[in-house]
Amino acid sequence: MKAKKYHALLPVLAMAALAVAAYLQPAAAQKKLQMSPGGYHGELDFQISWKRYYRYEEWTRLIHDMQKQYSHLADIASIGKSRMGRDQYLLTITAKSTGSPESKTAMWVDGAIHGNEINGITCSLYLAWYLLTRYDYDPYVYDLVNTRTFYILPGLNVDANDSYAGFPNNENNPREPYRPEDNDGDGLYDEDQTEDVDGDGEISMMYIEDPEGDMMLSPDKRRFIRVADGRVEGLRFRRLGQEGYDNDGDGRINEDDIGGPDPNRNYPYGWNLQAGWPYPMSELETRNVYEFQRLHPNIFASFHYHNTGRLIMFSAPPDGRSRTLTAEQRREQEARVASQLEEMRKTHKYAQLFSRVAPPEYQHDMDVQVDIVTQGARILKDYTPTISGLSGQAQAGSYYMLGNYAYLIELWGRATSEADTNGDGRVDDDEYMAWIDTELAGEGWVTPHKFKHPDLGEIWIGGTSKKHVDRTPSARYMETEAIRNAQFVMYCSSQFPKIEIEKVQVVPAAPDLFWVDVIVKNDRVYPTSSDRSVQLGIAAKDKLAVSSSENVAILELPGGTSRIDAMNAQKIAATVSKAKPTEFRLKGKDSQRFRCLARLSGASGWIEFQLESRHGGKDKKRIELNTGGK
Ligand SMILES: [Ca+2]
Ligand SMILES: [Ca+2]
Ligand SMILES: [Ca+2]
Ligand SMILES: [Ca+2]
Ligand SMILES: [Zn+2]
Repeated sequence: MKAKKYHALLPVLAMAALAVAAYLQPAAAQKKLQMSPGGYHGELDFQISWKRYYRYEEWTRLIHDMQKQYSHLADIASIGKSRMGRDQYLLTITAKSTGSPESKTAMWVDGAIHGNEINGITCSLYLAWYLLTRYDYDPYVYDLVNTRTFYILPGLNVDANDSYAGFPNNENNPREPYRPEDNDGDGLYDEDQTEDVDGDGEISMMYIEDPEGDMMLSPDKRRFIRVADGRVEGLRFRRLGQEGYDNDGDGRINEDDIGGPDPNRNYPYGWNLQAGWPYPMSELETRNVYEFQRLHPNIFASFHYHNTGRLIMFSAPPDGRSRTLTAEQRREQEARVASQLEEMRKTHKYAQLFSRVAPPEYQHDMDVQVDIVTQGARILKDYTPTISGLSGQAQAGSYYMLGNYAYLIELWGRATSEADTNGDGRVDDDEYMAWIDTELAGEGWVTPHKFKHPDLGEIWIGGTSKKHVDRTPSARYMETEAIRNAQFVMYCSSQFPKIEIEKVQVVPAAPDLFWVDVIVKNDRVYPTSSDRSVQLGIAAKDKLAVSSSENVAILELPGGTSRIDAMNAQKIAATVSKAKPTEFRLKGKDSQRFRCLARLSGASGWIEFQLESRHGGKDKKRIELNTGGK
């Protein structure tokens, strides 16, 4: 399939595309509704094995085949090319029968900005597959795909991703985009990279026997450990480093590997030269993403997948007390929060509380994020929510520059709860080895063995875990990780704002005069715009307009408010007038009351209220007015 390229649209065009969400009815009712959690949900309608990792050629073919099969729900476009010329393919998922992608509030998901963290590709692909295959079967998915847009970029750092998936690498490499860098300053670029010396498909560690060496084999001969007691007899080793050769003959091994700046320090917010060089958005891979996001203001929240550590890192408002609290007061505050949290956890295992004090204008964002990550901890089970950093990261840019709620998920991680057999809260080397043996039946470890190195002679290689054990999960754990993460993304999108006219109340004030109250609400966790987007001046106001039959006049009320409780001067409602829509902002789990005074001539007439919100959708309600009462 030919890829469509997004050109840099003029901002004015992007604004024009930002039609207010108004959902059409889907073309067809749900065809194969499955009511039993034990029943078939379309898993075999498009088969993918979730028990392995995919090369770039493979997963891009999968998404193109999936798009063909579900063309009524999905499109694919390249948002640009990587340094090595690979397309960065973006899946756009939404039911076309209910409106265009730009007309719906959207979730952005990207995977594997760090080249080695390709579990993010799995989790992004899984989300796409789950939404598409279950659309006809699952009412929850059906509603989400009808009313929201999902922009899913499975692989962000496609060049490094493909190397990690397809070639021997250690678990930390390659991490960055392929900008050439002369690490050793010899005028040559990337001239001495790691190699799989013994050809076992893994990059492990090299050691050489040396009577003066400070390393020895562990009693089980599976690890190299530091010599603690010089009296213990046995072989001594010196560590040489990762597997490789001295490719340029300068006497050093692996001194100039591939990879430029950290891509997740390359975004504009909080950028610094040292980590994000040479300048913000210098890398094609990050720039293409940010440009797309900037030109799609229908994006409301974003997920960025990383490995590893089982963390939900969320974008939080700035710390409002940093200038007012002393270090001592800060410690006291943190201790207070810790004990309060301990108390909360007695009744709610997943309760979350953070010591950050948001400035008042950001308090709602803080509350919303705590709500969201509390549910996230529950969905993801053994993940820890934590406030994300600000130094040039994608999630910092998403929140601070675009006003979107943003989450960095550190997928997977050592299963402390499983491996910590003595219950001291950490996993020591013996526990870790026992975990590998039990879970992976010996598959996860490179046992130390002798090998004849062409330059160094007889050396030893091994004593490390294999690539897909710690950083990225072994195949057998991939689907559990993916389904929980898909559920968290879906939960967040289910909590995108949804505004409704809850009710309209009419109170006769005189034979031909009526007080008409409108109560509007948003019953979801997220507000119709974030505090941050309000501060940035880019939030769109929610609007309530009124129209009426010719014989109903909406009277102008002075002051823009009206008392709604004769006994309480504090209880007032904003008024609605025909002159222009009343503007306001609905927060999460919020409702507001508006009022107008209507005069009816004749026996009956009508009033209609129209509610609209950029991210919260549309609603309208019409009521009849009759003389002599209702
Ligand atoms: Ca060099
Ligand atoms: Ca280099
Ligand atoms: Ca090897
Ligand atoms: Ca060298
Ligand atoms: Zn990462």
